[in-house]
Amino acid sequence: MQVLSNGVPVPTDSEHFAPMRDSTALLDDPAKLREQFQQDGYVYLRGVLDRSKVMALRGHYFGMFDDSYFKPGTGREDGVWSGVIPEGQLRHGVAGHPAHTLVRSEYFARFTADPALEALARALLDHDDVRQLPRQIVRHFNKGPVSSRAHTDYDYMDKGSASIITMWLPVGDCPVQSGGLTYLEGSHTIPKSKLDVLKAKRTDRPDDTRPISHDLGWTAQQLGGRWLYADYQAGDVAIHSPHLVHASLDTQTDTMRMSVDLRFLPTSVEPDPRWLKPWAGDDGN
Ligand SMILES: O=C(O)CCC(=O)C(=O)O
Repeated sequence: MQVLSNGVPVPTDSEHFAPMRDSTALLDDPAKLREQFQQDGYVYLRGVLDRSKVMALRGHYFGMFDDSYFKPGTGREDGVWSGVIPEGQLRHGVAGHPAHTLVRSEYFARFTADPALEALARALLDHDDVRQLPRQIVRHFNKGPVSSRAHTDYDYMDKGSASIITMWLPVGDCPVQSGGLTYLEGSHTIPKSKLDVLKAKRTDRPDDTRPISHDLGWTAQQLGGRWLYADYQAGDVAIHSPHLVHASLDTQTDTMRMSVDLRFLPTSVEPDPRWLKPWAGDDGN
């Protein structure tokens, strides 16, 4: 099966596509973990969260949808699409949609307050006092040519401090074909001016100045580096710098991709005010 992003094939030979470095062995060594993060612009950590809690979140979320959305005979934790979008299902994340409800729930607040995440944020930011931004995003994709375009997070939060990290959590197992996050190797050191000149050249969103491109092969050709992937399992966490170019891959399996992205920063720095309100799919940010 081809790897796609927004319907465009991503080159997968070893010169263009490679596994992320697995830094799980550094979990007990905050200084080394931070060093790895600074060197690569990301760390990928396996089994940080309790798998059963992550799967329970998946079941809880998919439990809020109509039965007809799921393949008959499968469980809600499986999140297997029937191929049907139920009549009246709202656009992802708008008021009344399950993702909008979930991010405002006590259940989700307990999940995102997992001490293991905060401990990682303290280690990577090298600060004792850290906070999580209230704009916590729940993403979910059924099969189709739709993914997040190549971008850096700082282009979406540039009214606040760049001392910020993003944690990406697959909510369920997420092999490459189910459409996880992919990082452009070494791209956290590329000057912003070099990214900005690419923006209007090859984009399916000409009116949006934030994404670099929907074409990951072209993006890597312009910037260098391989797209890095992982065979994510529930409980894993990928953490990246706000300057690392990243994107996601199309979901090509019946099993739907669900993920959460969270941001942490030291309490002493100024956050972007747009990230101080709960996320909504139509909040424009
Ligand atoms: O999950 C995605 O499709 C994109 C997530 C993302 O860009 C992020 O976590 O920074």
